[in-house]
Amino acid sequence: YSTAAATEEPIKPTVNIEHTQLLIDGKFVNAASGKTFPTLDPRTGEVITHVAEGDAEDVNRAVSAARKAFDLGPWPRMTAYERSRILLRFADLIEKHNDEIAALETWDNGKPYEQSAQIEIPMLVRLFRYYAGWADKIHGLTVPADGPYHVQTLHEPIGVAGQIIPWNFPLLMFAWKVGPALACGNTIVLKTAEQTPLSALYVAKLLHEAGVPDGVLNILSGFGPTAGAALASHMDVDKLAFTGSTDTGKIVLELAARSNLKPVTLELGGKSPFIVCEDADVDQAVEQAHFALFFNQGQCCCAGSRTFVHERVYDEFIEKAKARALKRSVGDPFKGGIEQGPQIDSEQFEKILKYIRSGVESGATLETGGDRLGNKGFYIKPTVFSNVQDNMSIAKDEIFGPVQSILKFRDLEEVIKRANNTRYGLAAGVYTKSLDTANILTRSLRAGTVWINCFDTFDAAIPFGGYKMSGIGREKGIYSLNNYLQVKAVVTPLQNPTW
Ligand code: TXE
Repeated sequence: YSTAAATEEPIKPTVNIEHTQLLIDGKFVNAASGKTFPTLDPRTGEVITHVAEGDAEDVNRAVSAARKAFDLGPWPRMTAYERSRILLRFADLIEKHNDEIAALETWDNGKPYEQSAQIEIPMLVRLFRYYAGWADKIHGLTVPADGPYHVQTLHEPIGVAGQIIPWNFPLLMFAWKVGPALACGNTIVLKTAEQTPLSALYVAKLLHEAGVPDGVLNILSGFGPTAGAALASHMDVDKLAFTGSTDTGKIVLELAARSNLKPVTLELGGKSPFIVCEDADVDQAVEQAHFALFFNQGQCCCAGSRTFVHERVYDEFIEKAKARALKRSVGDPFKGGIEQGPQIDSEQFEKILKYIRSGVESGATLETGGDRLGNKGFYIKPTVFSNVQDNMSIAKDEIFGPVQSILKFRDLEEVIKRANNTRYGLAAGVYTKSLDTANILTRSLRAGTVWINCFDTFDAAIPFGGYKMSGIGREKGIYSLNNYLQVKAVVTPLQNPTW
């Protein structure tokens, strides 16, 4: 691999950090406790800045602002067209500030700047334009009931939405949650991940510039067991949306149930299979399997983290997968041409290195990588294991890092069984030239997304979510709207039944 700049002085980002406080009721304010916590640069582990640390009391303040904005404010009452126009103006402002936002995202998260600036921030813009398009197209049905009744359904906003997001795609996770909630006329309290608080504060300010009323979107920086748990168990939060680990998903679901039974959508971990059939174009499959695993430093819930390769192409595949990993450019994410930056923090860094050690100890073949890169920050060498067996923990657990595990298979029936033999079911990738094989696999794989001869193709309109312990519900697309709507049936007797 090319180690471009991983060991040099970090490049100074060209963006000023303007907002580090909590955003409650349209104003930036300190935490009630006055506490702050540092957010770190993953390239060095050094402090970027300190941000206000929200906890239960701030959750109360934010929820009551959101409640007031929902119960009394103009947001759910204005015309849907007006809401749509505010979201469109918001998208325009994000587009205008694309490069500053991208720089903040990269600084706080460590992902390549080119990825932030050319893929993720444009996607953020696209998502808000997509949801702006939905705002004035949400409507109920006229229902043909038995008897002399006029029956209709009203699709109403659900109320105050609590949203908890992770650090791997801070702004895309923000958009997946905030977009549909706002389009449907809800108000929001969103807790960012403690590793990446900066970019959401920046864009939330732009949303206010675009004309959203105070209290509609409240942003809390803070930790899970304090701010996150208080939000999940709040009696005045009407709906909870969470993205993160499966273990934390179970906790918030329980908190929601024990408090006010707020409905919960969960987008959790995965161990997605990437299946390379014997008729696949091996070069393309190698490239896509590499992308499926290594994209975003391997920190993707849907990463293709079990690469199943047919025995006839297995040796060729290993050779080429190893060569591709060796070519990967790792280094300062602000440098041009970098494919891989540092992992998010020391906790994830140590977790990944532990899994690499366990892969070696359990007898998988370490083809390349296997160690940290440089001696500062959280860089890890692109790592490839072959001869991985299903019962090894590198084949069962979510590693969430740049570690590709390659497994051999013989026939379709076998690979379907093994691919489905996991507690997860978020996504799957299939490489084949045969339509029949593609159809068989598509219908047999228990996963929320199946990518055929591609991977990580995301679009605002494509629903995303998991089977089994990968989650509950779907985000993006038309399916996401239901998460933020109540259905009210309205029944009126008809005076003249003969009509
Ligand atoms: O996740 P957490 P972490 C997976 C991945 C990773 C592992 C741990 O395998 O290695 O999870 O990462 C908030 N009540 N994913 O520790 O804890 C927390 O503050 C309420 C997959 O970062 O789930 C943050 O905002 N909230 C994933 C959010 O939950 C709580 C993305 C996610 O943190 C809480 C990230 C609590 N008790 C990690 N505890 C994906 N699906 O994309 C924490 N939080």
